[in-house]
Amino acid sequence: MRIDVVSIFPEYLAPLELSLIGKARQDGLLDLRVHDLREFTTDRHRTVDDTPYGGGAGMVMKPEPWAQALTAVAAGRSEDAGAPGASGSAGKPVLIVPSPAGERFTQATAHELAEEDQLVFACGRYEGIDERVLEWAADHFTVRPMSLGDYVLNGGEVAVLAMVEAIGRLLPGVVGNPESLVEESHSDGLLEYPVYTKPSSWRDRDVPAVLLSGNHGKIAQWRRHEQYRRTAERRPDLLVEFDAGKLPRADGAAFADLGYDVVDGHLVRRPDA
Ligand code: J9T
Repeated sequence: MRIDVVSIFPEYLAPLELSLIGKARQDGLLDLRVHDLREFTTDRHRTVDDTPYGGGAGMVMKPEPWAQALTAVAAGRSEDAGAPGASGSAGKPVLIVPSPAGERFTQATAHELAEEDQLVFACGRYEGIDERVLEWAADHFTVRPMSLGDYVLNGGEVAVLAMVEAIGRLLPGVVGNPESLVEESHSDGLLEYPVYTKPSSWRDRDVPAVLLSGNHGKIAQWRRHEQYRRTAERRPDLLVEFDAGKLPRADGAAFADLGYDVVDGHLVRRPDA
């Protein structure tokens, strides 16, 4: 996969040289290039922003440097890109614009984007990028404004670090043991169960006995129930979407204890619970 990141703070992306993603780049599994937006300006002051039409606080990123930068990175597609149409976006690179006003980036989005040949991340700063850049870019890219969640950052760079890590670790060969990708939080719509390691007793706290029992059926059941309990407590919003139709029959009782009934394959919170 080829990833291009355009930013006025290329140094912000330095952590992508470390750990699993850094190794994937060294191993040639990921061709990731960071570009300085100011390299695509033509004036003496390397200006990237200006005041907003219509007034208001802050500055808006000017369209010209963005068009130059995006044209350059779109033209520099990796030679080994798949045949046009092989990727999910019919051969066009995907332009991801981190923004609190974007669609929500989820594990499902990460899986979808991991199938693409080329991703381009456009890091906005200030009040954002002139909207016409996104309209123009739609001729050359599949444009996807993306939000990590309902909060505001100072710029797109930190969001790009998160998205590149979430996507990069799904690429073939990046995570040494692909088994570890299977049983993760969110992959089945539930939060992950709690984990423990040695010592079995620490500061008067014991590891749950079932985990030392060697009874793999019981352990699997305990872990599922912990996932239900945790999700109900911390992220009840996920249970609305959860496909209860595929629950082991006996697990309906675990949800009943948590205050949920299974109705037509969906979990419904009991009004009295
Ligand atoms: C400037 O970008 C942001 O503030 C941002 C990007 C992605 N997700 C967010 N929640 C915020």
